[in-house]
Amino acid sequence: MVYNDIKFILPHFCFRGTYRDAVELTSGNINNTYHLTFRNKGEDVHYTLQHINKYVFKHPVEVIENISRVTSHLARTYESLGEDPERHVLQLIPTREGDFLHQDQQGNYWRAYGFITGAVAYDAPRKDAHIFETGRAFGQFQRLLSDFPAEQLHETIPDFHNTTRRFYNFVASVAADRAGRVAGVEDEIEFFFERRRMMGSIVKMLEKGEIPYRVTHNDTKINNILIDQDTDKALCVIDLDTVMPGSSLYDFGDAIRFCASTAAEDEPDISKISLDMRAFRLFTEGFLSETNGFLTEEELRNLPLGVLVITCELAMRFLTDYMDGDIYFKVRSPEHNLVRTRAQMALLEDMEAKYDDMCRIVEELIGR
Ligand code: GN1
Ligand code: MG
Repeated sequence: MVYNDIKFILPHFCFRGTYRDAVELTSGNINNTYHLTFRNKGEDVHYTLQHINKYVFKHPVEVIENISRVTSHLARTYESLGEDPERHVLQLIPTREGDFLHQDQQGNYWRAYGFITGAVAYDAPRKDAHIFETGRAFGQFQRLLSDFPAEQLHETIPDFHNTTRRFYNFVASVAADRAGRVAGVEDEIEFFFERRRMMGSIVKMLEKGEIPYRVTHNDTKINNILIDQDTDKALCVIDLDTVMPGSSLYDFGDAIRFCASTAAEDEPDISKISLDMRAFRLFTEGFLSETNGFLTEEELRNLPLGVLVITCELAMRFLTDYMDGDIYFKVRSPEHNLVRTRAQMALLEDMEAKYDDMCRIVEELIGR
């Protein structure tokens, strides 16, 4: 029963009205998320409550500090643009103790957000507008944070998109073989060794200073954008747990990986998985409508490389977790991480075949 998971938590937050109902949302792979309904003065008021995964986020206080700084900055910016921050920026709900985090008796951390009415997080695009708007929203997010002092941000997960380091961790997991699964995935392991250089290419460019570090989102799935259900316009970027200094290439690439694929991230039938070039173009148009002229030439030209690197990185992370015995991502079956790995490998192979086409589309669109 969902209520039993959260009943001791609810009184600690400044929710308005009386509790009505809670539904667990299952699309996230890390935190536990609940949609809450309260009744206040004859009206329903909605909130999101989250239990932060301590294994993944070792320092929840730092996560909340980042979110509170970034959302304050964004709220000020939207206000100065004459837009309503309450529709465009996540709003943390304070606890009765005046904090934004509640620690329960088991030592778990909880936080809550206000819910933007009429806004929907789609797990997959339903209309062309959703794809364009997702691109526009993630592009705008980067642009609006371009004057945010990056040194004020904690690195909530160190080396999160350091793909080179991720490869070393993967090699260590192969060697450790903690779950006794390595012998069954030799072909998959080989796949990542073959792509080792490609995976390290963005980290190299950052280290050499060829492209800049920026304040980036780092988890740009389409369901991290709230879309207005009446107008189909993007309203608000959510899931700010991994906002950290990073590369715009990863943000672009991860969004394409997720919203321009013809199938879900964990589709078991790999014959259904490919990169939809129409969706690629639509997303890129949206993204560039905010970032063309702001990102450097080198970044713009390398956006398609971001698509390859992040897809490979995620496939390798899923395989690493499979070999480690499913300790990081939530799984719904013992093979779930392997299914995810194979789906992302199939997607990557199709992206590699379409790499030149992606480059041509980007060149065409930035030249406009
Ligand atoms: C995790 O839980 P969710 O959906 O926000 C993961 C991302 C992955 C994603 C894959 C902190 O995000 O990096 O891309 O799963 N988040 C973390 O679906 O590791
Ligand atoms: Mg996330």
